[in-house]
Amino acid sequence: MLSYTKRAQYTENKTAKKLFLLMDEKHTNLCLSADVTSKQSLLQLADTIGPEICIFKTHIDIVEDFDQELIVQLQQLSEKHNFLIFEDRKFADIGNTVTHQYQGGIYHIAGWADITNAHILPGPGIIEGLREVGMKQQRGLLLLAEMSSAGSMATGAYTTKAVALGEEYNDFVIGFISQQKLSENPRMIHMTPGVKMNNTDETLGQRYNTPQYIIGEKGSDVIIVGRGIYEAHDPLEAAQAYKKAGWEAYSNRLRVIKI
Ligand code: 5BU
Repeated sequence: MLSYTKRAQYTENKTAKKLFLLMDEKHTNLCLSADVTSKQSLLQLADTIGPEICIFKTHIDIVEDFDQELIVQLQQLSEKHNFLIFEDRKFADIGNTVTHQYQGGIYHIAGWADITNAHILPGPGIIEGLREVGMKQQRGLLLLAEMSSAGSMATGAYTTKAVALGEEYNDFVIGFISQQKLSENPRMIHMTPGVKMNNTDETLGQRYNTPQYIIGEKGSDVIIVGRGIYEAHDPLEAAQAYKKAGWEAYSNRLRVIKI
């Protein structure tokens, strides 16, 4: 198995390269899913948890007092703490529409989000539309190959197709949202939501697994954790525990597979 740093050599995409390198540098494969609804709480999370994470994931359209100042400050924090920003937009429309949704509107996502993601339901045109906008700024796209929720229809042939499309557009597609490693290509990064340590209860269809299972057994690269951290009594302490668990699982896998 290759380290994140070695895998950086397999991609020309600047965002993917940066991510691989910063993960090894910061010893973290933790992505915080900051699903909070005010500017202040979003920025506070970015500043407090920033040192522990490789990626800060947003749902920018749930922030009730959104303004451009939020973006400026978020970008400053991403530089201060060295993390990437991932807007979990889950684009799902035809190519022409997604170009507008990605670069325009109120949010101008392409202007600040290093990474975003898309469903493959509409076919390759969605990737081509996003790519037209994103490649100019060296952004990266993740394809939704699988979902964590109960009854998800992204399975079987759909998942296989997502992986094939990822390969076809691998200058812009940097990996997948999935529940496991799906591609043997070292340039492809797998990120997995539905991660929680002490609680596997299902809420509104969400299904949880542990960092050890996702990284250690399923071969994913990045754990995405939301409520397990920001709803914890002490979010920083929780983030440190997730960071440690994710990193240990990765280090063990590296060691075992090298022998
Ligand atoms: P949680 O609080 O750790 O359950 O949050 C999970 C986050 O990941 C949340 O922002 C979801 O929108 C996101 N998510 C997910 O839970 N499952 C999926 O399959 C995908 C995204 Br894709």
